[in-house]
Amino acid sequence: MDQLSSLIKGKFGKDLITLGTIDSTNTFAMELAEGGATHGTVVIADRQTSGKGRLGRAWLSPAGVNIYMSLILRPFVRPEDATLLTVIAAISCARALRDITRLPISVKWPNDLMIAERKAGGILVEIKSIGRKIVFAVVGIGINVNSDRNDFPPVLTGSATSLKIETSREQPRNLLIAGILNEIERWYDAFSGGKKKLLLDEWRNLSSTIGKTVTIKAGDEVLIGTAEDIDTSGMLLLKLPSGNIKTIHTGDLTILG
Ligand code: BT5
Repeated sequence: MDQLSSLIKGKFGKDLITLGTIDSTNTFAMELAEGGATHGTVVIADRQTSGKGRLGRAWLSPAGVNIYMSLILRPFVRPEDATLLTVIAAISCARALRDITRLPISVKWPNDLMIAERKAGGILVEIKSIGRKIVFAVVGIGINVNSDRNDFPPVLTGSATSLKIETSREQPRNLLIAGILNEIERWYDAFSGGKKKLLLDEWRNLSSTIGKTVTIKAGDEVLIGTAEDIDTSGMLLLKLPSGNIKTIHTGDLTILG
């Protein structure tokens, strides 16, 4: 990973831990952070045996071809703004992936990186807070870089894709990792410097969600409506058929049209 270190411009990823096989880079990074690892520390693995999605779901993490990465942040973020860390990660990944692959990557609320209707990556932010203070956050990023179509199990073939599948050529994993880290640092600094509006506008530019008719599944509740916007905390504003606006904190979103 020497080459990777030389591609990283800023502080994020200067402390870089690269692993072969691990259960989950997020779990590992949470433990490292508990032990005092510094802001900007990055953990990267070649393969995960228990890669995590949200709500206890699994993230398919075959060896050698993709990105499984977790970034430790010691953010000055109010708990109610924690969702903005997902927004920061999503726009940073989309920008870096667009720059390097030229693919039309979009972000689907709340945490998906999409190429048209298929998922090429996902983000899982985990937080340790004490009272009203976030002590640290771990931003987990999984991206299907060089997976082939037959690497996906049948249950994912209709919904998942990779950068290689979409461009018909191998994509440079280290360049992508460095590009993502450099972008996250840029956007995190903008956010810390009070430029929240810039962040939200960038999300709107990259979003495949805004203006669409969507369903949202959150627990047992299924809502249908129009995705109007995100608010200043990164929550989705859903316009219900009644005309009322409902603020959605989390859920699984499907775009109907
Ligand atoms: C996510 O969850 O999309 C968050 C994924 C975060 C993974 C990274 S890898 C590095 C770090 N360490 C971890 O342990 N996790 C993070 P969610 O929105 O809940 O989506 C999960 C769903 O996506 C699954 O239930 C599957 O349907 C689908 N899925 C699983 N693996 C996939 C893959 N490789 N590509 C596309 N879709 C996948």
